[in-house]
Amino acid sequence: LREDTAVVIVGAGPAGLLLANRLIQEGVDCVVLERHTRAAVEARARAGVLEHRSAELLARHGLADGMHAAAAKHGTCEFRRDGTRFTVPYGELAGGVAHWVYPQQFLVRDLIASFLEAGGDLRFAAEVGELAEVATERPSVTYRQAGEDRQRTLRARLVAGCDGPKGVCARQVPAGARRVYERQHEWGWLTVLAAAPPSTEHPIYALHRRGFAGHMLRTATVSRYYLQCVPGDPPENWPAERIWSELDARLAVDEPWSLTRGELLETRTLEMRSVVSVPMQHGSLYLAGDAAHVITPVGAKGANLALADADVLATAMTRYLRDGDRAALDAYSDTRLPAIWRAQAFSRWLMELVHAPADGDGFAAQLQRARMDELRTNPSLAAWFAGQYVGA
Ligand code: FAS
Repeated sequence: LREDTAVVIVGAGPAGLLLANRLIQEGVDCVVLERHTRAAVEARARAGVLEHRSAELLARHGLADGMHAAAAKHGTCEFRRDGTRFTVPYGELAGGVAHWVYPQQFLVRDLIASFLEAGGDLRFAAEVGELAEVATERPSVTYRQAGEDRQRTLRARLVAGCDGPKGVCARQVPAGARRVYERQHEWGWLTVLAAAPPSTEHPIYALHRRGFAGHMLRTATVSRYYLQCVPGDPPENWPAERIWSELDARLAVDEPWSLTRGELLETRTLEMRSVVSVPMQHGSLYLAGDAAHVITPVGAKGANLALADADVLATAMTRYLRDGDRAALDAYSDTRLPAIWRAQAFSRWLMELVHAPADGDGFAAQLQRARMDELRTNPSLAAWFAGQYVGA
């Protein structure tokens, strides 16, 4: 196995894999280290929709064949409250674009295949332990290959930390060299994946006095649902019957409509927290995706931000390593942070719109109703929402 490369990429999620594909297309040498097996990584269900700009980015680099072949396009979402409902044709309002409903694990599968077909060096079951000399031009990454006792070390010019929200790379940045902005939102979420065909043609955001309920789309036979719960409420408190009866109650409308049930495939409670690490770089180490920032699933931004980070970083690394021009690399954080903060702001706005006030505050509940009426009746607010939501 080679022990020297231009770029070591830690993590084979959307960020690491897009970066790897972009670099190999540009002729820049890189090695990807992923702690899990290929099967595990390709089975991990997470995000479900790609924004318009993510779909364009993948198509621009010849990485969208799987998505074009299998993804459904969606441009309408529905809001429900007190038995009433209204839809927002966000795709049309944003200029005729759409979300692509394409589960993240399908995208990861495609990106792995294209990188390997291009001759890429992707080492699975290779867990990175530590990074060294990231403040120099010759950082090194130490990792353990499953089944081996000894550690291996890879030397590089640059290191990309694409290792997700709990990875090792961000921790290599000295405390004094970065500021971590964090917000623990006041709501909890139970996220449910079920073998149930969708009971709607478009995503539903339901505001209910007992809490938010969401019906998201994944495939023709699997759907994802969300239920607002008390932060830290364990999944054990949510047996199947309680999940389905709460979804029935919170999604109910005053007209013929019913929710199709199915076998529960996964239930987990999600921490609703946001994190942004500033800057997203230190010396020769560059953080991308959830390694640099975490956003709640409200608004479906996480995987899309990861792809956008990787695209900007790929261009900057190529310009430096191939053309000797550091400007874009030095400006990486400044380039990405405005869009990351706008996504955080939009996700918080949508959370406040659809979640029942955690403290039962009646005044806040009235403000929420007013905001939802404004979205229903004010075309310029609907147009703003559309652009933010679809990522036009
Ligand atoms: P990822 O976490 O995807 O990938 C990081 C990779 O690094 C992993 O494969 C990991 O194994 C590897 N790694 C970590 N430490 C390592 C080490 N020491 N050595 C080697 N490899 C290491 N986003 C949305 O947009 N919409 C959603 O609906 C949505 N739902 C979600 C549901 C759940 C349950 C979770 C957990 C997340 C959800 N997200 C959603 C967010 C999610 O999609 C992330 O934004 C996305 O995976 C970020 O991609 P990456 O930054 O590549 O990180």
